[in-house]
Amino acid sequence: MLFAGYEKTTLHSEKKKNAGHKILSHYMLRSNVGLTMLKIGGGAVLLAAIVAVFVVATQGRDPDLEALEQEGREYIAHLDRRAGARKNAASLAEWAYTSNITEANEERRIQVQLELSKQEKQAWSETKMYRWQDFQDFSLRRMFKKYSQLGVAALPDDKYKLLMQCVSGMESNYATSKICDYKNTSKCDLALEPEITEIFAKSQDPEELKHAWVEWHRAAGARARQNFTQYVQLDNEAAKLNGFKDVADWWLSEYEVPDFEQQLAKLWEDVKPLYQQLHAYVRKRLRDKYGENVVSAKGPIPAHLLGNMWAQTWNNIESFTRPYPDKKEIDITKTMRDENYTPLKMFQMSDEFFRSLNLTAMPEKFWKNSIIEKPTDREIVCHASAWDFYDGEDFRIKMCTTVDMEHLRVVHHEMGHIQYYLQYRDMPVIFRAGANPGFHEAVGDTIALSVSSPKHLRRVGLISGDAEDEQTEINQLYKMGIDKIVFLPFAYVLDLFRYSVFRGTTTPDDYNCHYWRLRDELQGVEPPVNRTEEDFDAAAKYHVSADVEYARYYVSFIIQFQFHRALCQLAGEYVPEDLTKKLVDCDIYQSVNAGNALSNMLKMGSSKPWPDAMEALTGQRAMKADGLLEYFRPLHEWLQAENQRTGEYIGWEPSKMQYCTEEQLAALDAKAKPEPVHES
Ligand SMILES: *[C@@H]1O[C@H](CO)[C@@H](O)[C@H](O)[C@H]1NC(C)=O
Ligand SMILES: *[C@@H]1O[C@H](CO)[C@@H](O)[C@H](O)[C@H]1NC(C)=O
Ligand SMILES: *[C@@H]1O[C@H](CO)[C@@H](O)[C@H](O)[C@H]1NC(C)=O
Ligand SMILES: *[C@@H]1O[C@H](CO)[C@@H](O)[C@H](O)[C@H]1NC(C)=O
Ligand SMILES: CC(=O)N[C@H]1CO[C@H](CO)[C@@H](O)[C@@H]1O
Ligand SMILES: [Zn+2]
Repeated sequence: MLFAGYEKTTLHSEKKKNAGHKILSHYMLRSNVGLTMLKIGGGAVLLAAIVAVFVVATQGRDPDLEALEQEGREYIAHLDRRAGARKNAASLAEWAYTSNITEANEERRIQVQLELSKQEKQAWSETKMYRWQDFQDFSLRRMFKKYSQLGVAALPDDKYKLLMQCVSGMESNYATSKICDYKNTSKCDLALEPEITEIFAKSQDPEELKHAWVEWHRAAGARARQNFTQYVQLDNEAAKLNGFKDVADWWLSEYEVPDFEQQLAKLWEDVKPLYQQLHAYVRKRLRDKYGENVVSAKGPIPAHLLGNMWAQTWNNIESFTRPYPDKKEIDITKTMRDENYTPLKMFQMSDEFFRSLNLTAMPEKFWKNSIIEKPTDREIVCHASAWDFYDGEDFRIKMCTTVDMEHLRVVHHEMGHIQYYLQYRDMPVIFRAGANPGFHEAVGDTIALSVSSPKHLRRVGLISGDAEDEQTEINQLYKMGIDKIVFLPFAYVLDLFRYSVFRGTTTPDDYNCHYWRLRDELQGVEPPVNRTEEDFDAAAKYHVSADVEYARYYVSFIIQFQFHRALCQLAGEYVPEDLTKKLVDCDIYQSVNAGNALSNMLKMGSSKPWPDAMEALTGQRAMKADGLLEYFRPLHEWLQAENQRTGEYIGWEPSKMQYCTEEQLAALDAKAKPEPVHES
């Protein structure tokens, strides 16, 4: 598998810095401030004479306002440089810890964060003195707006520290959890990467899979419950201090459109019919393999049988579920191993692809500082990640790479983050971010759509033999579908769950019950054994333990098809209605045209709201599932015919596994019903 890395975030210590934009009104400059002294940096003192009467009487192009704006511009340029230095220091400390998990390094990271948060608070109290809302310059206003968000540093020091400790505790628990072997119970050093992941990729013994599933959820899930409960409380406090109702409100604000949640729901409605067909088909194949006692005809699919710990992508069961089993299996992993691929070679291939598009080559420091193989002399967070150190030259990837097709895609995913960093490195620090978090995740995946096309794999010698026919094309689309389509309900559920937790709609006594209700209802999967509130299964997923928002991946899996379609048109590789130029076999390799268009979008960073960035590349201003649906249309039609042929039930009945008690269900029903009306 190793899909874990496939969705990995940008460095998460920066993820909240530019969140939201509501806080300002309480902190507007009071117009009776006569003379303000602003301390800047290491001692430079700027005197700002702000005369109340002018500010109040401002209309049109007031020369004093222009002077104030100029002063604001100088102030923010200085602040931005200091912020860059702070982010650099924070990233270095975080890297030192996650690439070498020791108590000393954890303590040091927390100390550094604490110190930096004090400086941020100081800077923020200066920033809020400016009456930037009146400035004419859009970019300048946007910078001020972003800098008026203090983020988690708004918490008092003791609480800030506690919050960091909760997250660190969960993250190191996740990174260091080990389980025992199913057959050899005295062998208890199996780590998620690579051993447990390998079991999910290879084992077809339902009992062994169940064992690994249960033990991992016990180690990485249940043990994080206390930390998580406290983290929710503290993070919500931080959200309120930033002017948000709660963390859900905060996370959603990063997307800058008021109806974002409704948009997510609408996208799911659009994709659901396709997912249901795929789900029904896979359930049938699993039932054929494991028998009706293990996989029911009409229920959800047991989560341990899909080749992945979280059932988020199902590529590993492709070999025995693919539509045309007699068609020669294209085992790219085998070819890679036969040809002595190494992690380094995989990264070099990716770099070469980006360069072929006239995008930027990886700088020397990248090759020097990155960790691309799992070290054997220490514990590290193996979950793949891409890092910006905000000095314009230090960019790194940390990844425990294994040589297989899955990881070749992960490599492109992470390299996409680095390419984004490189493209916007000349922007002010505060704009060095994705147009929204989903954009950042989508770049590398978009490239990987070309890389994993049969046309490209043939080009680089990873496929040989006969050219594709209709049946191999369905097999190929199926392979993509059990990666891209099935991921959507998983990603959607993970943050629906957390929104409800942060809003207090779901309380700690209902965490697991609610989590599984959502997975049952939307994803159509069920736990392999009964669950209780002793368990906390959501935290067995990295992003829950590491406090990383997840809707970004959902967004990414939708918009990458919009990006792909636009780039393919620019490359002349896709022409609507032309059957010789289909989207599924587009490879944008060596298209400078496509690369320049992508670059134009990436260069913008977060300097404009994301619909502007999306329009720059695709001409569309909204997220739409149409690119994805078009890509998969032949598969959708095939699945419909096949499920009809076998008479498969489409959809699923509620699971018979128990994950909520009778009391929980009764309480939830009572909550859902209107208050009883008393007769007078
Ligand atoms: C890991 O961190 C410790 C300090 O806690 C340090 O002594 C050690 O040299 C580090 N190891 C590596 C490989 O950097
Ligand atoms: C079981 O694991 C232990 C510890 O790794 C090892 O020493 C032992 O040889 C293993 N037994 C078998 C039968 O493989
Ligand atoms: C390649 O990219 C550079 C930098 O973005 C640009 O100046 C140049 O015009 C591009 N080359 C071509 C052939 O488009
Ligand atoms: C799981 O829960 C179901 C439904 O409540 C119950 O019938 C079954 O006996 C339970 N299974 C186990 C192994 O406890
Ligand atoms: C605040 C809190 O609950 N911290 C706990 C996090 O988890 C570690 C390890 O389980 C505990 O030692 C902490 O007390
Ligand atoms: Zn990522």
